Amino acid sequence: MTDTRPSLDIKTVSTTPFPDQRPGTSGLRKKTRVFMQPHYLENFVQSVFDAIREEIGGFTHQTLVVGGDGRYYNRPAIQTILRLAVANGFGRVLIGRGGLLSTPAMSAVIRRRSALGGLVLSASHNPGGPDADFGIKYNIRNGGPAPEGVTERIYQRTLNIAAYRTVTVPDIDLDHQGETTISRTQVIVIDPLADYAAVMEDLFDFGALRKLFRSGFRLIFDAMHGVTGPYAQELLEKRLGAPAGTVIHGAPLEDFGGHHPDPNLVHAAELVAAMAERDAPDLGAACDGDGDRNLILGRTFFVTPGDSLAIITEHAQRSIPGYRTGLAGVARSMPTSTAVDRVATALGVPCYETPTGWKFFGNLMDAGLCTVCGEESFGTGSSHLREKDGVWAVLCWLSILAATRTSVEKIVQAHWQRFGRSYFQRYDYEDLDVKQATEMVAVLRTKLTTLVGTSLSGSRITVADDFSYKDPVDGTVTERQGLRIVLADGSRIVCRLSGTGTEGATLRVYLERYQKDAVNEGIEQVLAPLTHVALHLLELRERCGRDKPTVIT
Ligand code: VG1
Ligand code: CO
Repeated sequence: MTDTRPSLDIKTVSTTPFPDQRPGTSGLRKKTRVFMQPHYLENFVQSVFDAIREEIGGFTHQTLVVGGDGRYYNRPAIQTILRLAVANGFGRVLIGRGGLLSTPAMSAVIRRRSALGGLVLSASHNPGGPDADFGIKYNIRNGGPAPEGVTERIYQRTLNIAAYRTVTVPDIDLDHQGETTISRTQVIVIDPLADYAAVMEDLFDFGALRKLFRSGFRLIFDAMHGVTGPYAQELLEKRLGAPAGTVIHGAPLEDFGGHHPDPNLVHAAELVAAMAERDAPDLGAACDGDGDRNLILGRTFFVTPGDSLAIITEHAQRSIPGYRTGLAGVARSMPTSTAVDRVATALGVPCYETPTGWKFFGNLMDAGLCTVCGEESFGTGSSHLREKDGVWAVLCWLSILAATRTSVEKIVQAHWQRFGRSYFQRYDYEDLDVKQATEMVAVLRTKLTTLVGTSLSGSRITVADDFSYKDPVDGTVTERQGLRIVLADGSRIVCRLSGTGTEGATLRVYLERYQKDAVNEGIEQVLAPLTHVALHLLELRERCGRDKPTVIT
């Protein structure tokens, strides 16, 4: 690709606002057909540009990165965004080859190439296709998701937009690396793997991991037909010498093979079955559609995300060169289990508790206050980037296994022996009536104040509130981030409505009970009293007509 196209006519297209473009927990997510309506994507992208232009003036010397998880509508959306970026005068646009960039790779590219920001096209772990889901998220200069102040400004713009700017130009070739100039914009199709792989080589001891695989260690990595297939093949099979076939479902597909690319015990059923065999591999792992979530399995053994976060924190300094000098601190979202808190105390570092969503970790990491962070929703990451990072988590576990030469289960058991165990589960009730669900949460909110001091399943309630967070770096206050009931024995019930759904409302109920010594009991049994109380307090059946959760994770 060497052609230099002449300067083009930029046109201004009149449009009217869509009232529903407020970004949620992680960008704007809608049904694909909503995004395919005329002007819908254009309005949102122009609003992003207008909102950030306010801050920096023009885009002439700025770089924008664009890429997605390969789902249906990824490619046409990239062509549309490119036209808008050209018309809005960006100096440079970087696009992942094939239109692909995992969410963590987007973060790596923005940071390493000093870009102004990036647009990630993904609805993460939600299914893809014309009748499924699509999404778009703006990441800022630090490589992380735009904070609430920025997304709110974007939303305000979407409510007032009257026109967007675009150019008429044929589609560019996304499948070959190379460079072209459109009008005054340099457009470069980049290798989507290079920056990310370089970050991983910096952090991990690839020699030690190669040795692990040479010793006969077996891994099965399920890319779930999402974006991580090519990343895992490059890193695990090519650079680390894992046998061919280690990566399964490695080809990114527009419909993820008809499945939910959601790495949990329900949707990664094939991997779970493989890990239950008598001669199962040593480690099983899976990532979601856009590569920021991870599932970790030992032989017939599931590592909860909260335990995984705590164990990575516990072993990082000893097992991973990138953390040799120790951790500055750790952070977890409020509903995430408190397992990591106990490790932080043992390490003598602070532990921050944030609202749900990766955007809240950005300031902490930029200020050097925390190194490792995570969420109960299968997300773990560190300050190497500003996104949660699925393949990184797998490399962390490989490093811990290489250093300890023991099994996944023994590592978790040793952790429980030392720190005790946080029994943790999340119940999701999907597709509830929005009005009923909102009212149900509102009613529980009003009951909270009367609960403090009363007793519940054998313990006393010490805190009952709607979580509110004051960012320790910039002082921003974020309210109404989830109802929580905390008991004197450390147990917790947390309820909140999802901010990523595309249909109806989803209620999430998070249950946690800590036991110092009894660490090998049945989880359902340990949590049953809390589950019972949670559903009773919510009046779930009475208000929403629901008894059974859609998924338990
Ligand atoms: C969910 C998870 C949250 C995660 C978010 C984005 O949000 O609970 O922890 O950060 O998804 O993850 P919500 O509002 O639906 O509970 V991803 O992998 O979808 O970018
Ligand atoms: Co994701």
